[in-house]
Amino acid sequence: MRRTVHLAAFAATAAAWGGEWNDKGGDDWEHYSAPPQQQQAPPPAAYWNYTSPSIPSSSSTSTSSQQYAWSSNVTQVTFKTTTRVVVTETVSPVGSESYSTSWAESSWAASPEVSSPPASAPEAPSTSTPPLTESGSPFPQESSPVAPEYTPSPVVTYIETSTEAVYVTVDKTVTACSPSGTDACPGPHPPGPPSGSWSPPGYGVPPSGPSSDCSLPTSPLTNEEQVGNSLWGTTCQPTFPKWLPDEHGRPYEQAPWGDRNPKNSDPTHDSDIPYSNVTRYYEFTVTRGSISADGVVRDVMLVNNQFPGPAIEANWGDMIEITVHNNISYPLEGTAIHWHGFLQRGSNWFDGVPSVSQCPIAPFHSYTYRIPAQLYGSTWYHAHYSAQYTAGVVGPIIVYGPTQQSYDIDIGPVMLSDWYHIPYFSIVSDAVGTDLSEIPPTSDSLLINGRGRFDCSKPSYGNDTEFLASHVNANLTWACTDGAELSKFKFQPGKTHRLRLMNIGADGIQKLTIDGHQMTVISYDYVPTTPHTVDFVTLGVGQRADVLVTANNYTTNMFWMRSSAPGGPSCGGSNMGEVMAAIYYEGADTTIEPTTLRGSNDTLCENAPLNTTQPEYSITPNPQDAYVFDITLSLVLNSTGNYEWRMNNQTFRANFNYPSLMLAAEGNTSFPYDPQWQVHNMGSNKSVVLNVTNLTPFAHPFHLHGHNFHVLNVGYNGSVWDGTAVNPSNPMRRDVQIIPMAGWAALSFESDNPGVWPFHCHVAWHLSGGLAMNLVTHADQIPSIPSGTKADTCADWDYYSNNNVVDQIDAGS
Ligand SMILES: [Cu+2]
Repeated sequence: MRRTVHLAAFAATAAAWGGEWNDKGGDDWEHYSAPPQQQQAPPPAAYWNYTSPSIPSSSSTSTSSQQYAWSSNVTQVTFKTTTRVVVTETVSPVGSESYSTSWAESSWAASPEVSSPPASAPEAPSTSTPPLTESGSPFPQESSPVAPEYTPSPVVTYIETSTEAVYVTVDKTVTACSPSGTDACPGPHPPGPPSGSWSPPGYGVPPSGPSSDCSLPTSPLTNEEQVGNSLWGTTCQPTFPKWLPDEHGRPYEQAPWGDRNPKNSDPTHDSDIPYSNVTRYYEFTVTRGSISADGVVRDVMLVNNQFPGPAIEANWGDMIEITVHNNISYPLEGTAIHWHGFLQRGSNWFDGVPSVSQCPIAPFHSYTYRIPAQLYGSTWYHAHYSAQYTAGVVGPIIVYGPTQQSYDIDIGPVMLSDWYHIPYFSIVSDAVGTDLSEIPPTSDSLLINGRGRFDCSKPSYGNDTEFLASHVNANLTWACTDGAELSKFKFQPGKTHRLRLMNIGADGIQKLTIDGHQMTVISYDYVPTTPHTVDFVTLGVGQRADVLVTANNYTTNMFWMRSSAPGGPSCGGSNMGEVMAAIYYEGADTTIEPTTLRGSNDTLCENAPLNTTQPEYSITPNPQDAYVFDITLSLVLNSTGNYEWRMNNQTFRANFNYPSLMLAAEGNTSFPYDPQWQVHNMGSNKSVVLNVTNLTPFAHPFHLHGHNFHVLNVGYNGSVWDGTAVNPSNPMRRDVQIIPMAGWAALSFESDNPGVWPFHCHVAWHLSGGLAMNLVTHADQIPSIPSGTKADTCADWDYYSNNNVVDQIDAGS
């Protein structure tokens, strides 16, 4: 029998045991890929009987997960032999009809929170008794203390056997942390909310109360088939408050930020922030999954089994703590989550960018982010590892704060995205490929709050098409359901509603309109702006707009909201003309669809003119005293025949094992031998102008981490910046700006946040192609990184990447 061990964990086991292993695997994904799909009967029911009730009954019947071979003697697994152990079950093949399991009893005994190994597990023949260490347990005794928060139930999703090997996918194992040691549990302190503290609503559960007309889609797709456990875009999507209660759930009688308002306070200054000492706790588990957001079955990655992911809510000045569990399997991938637009002043290491602010979170490891809500408004979170977020690792963030114009009802996030039917890894391989016509790949579809409707009569790929890239092994049999449910929103007649628009897509510049209604924009990105009324809102990837809409059109009681991504390849235009969502006035029949007609039909591939609005809080930049950093954007065919995106003639490529912030914080601000790390020192200048000239025929929504920038001016048609600004006494500020194709933008920022800050195009495919750089500011003042935050991700990632080939086919972050 060929003994093959193909998971990182098992390679680690082999090393830890010093056993005899032929072909330690883990380093030959390419060679191995997956065993042939075998049409075998599912495991006998008796097998499943032993498992805990948390194992879904459907597990034995369907999964799209990839399978891997275990040798017959593989038993326990250790990622970290000293402090963190991963316990998985033992499966021994003893013929095609026998199954056996056994558990590491000493480990189970050490974690009483986990149910004991089932007595009803089928007995294994003695020949398949798993090898144990000399002490009889593969687990060092010192790892016995187990943090209760870190003992999720084991979930086995699929098992089948042949006579020679066992093919198993184990989706969830048990991770235990020792509270002591050099590589202790993730985060700066034991994660999780103290008992009795405020906690977010039960996401995935319809709100309680007399909302009799709240219903989830049941046909043609169930809600779960379409978007997992997400409620976004259903009549069960809750409305949102003006602010959250305190840390114990007691309501604040008045706004917790006092008399601060958008005109009298500058949230980029610490002294103006109502720091609260309240922490809001969240726990995210990232997994692979399969959904049909627009009717087409697609492999995705989900946060807490929801697409889009759950909301993060906080009041201005609160702390937000999110523990992220990387349960992406299989194939395994690292992950890291970025909290878009957060200043991270004093917490740069929680910015969530692999290779810059942290190492990726290794498979089956966790990391706890702790970020202060220094700005307020609407934003989103997304994975910043490769183009992983386009697979579904996204969700909204609301930070409640003051407003300059009153409204009645907060409808909450209205998330716009383009959507692709093939896995992101395959798209990336095209986006960094050799065929210009594939750059960028064109999206198949569009979604609002995760829901769209694809025309199944026009398949976006054929069953014979080979989309597989690298080690991705996705099920790409065309499967499409017509008439998928669109998103729905409810308006109260006569009332004014706040909609938090955000472009959480990969590429397309979205144009949002509402038939029969105008919108009043009150903020762009995280910056309150002088209210102005529009017929449409343009959002590049990463951009947000908070708009107020008054329900005062009584010609009918239901209207279409529409979003489109026009403009063709230069704008990330979609193959789908538009996606709609229904707005129902109270009392309307939500089972029928509106018939209203489109109003505005703007297709310009650019943000609103800079002279149409300005920030409520006035700040006058002084470009005369600023350091002007000239940047050119180009698309170049490199020596290997692949296209790559460049900034100042250099493409970015992440080094996951050496985050530039870690080095900068230790005084290393020069990377002469690593030009691909794209680290640029902005010195101690108080103010920096990024003078970006775009030599490419594509628009690029550029995002700067850790700051709002002033948009001094933008230009078109091959011109260059002439040093002027629009509204020079108070130019537009935001954190993403569309740089026109073959045009330019002059962006300035106050360099008041020492750290290493990515400045990159937010088109996922352009970022994958390297359109990014990292700006070091005030290197000598970068705070030292708390122990634990650094060691956690990098020690785990080093260990993982030393035992596996990390398949980095793109820039990486
Ligand atoms: Cu771009």
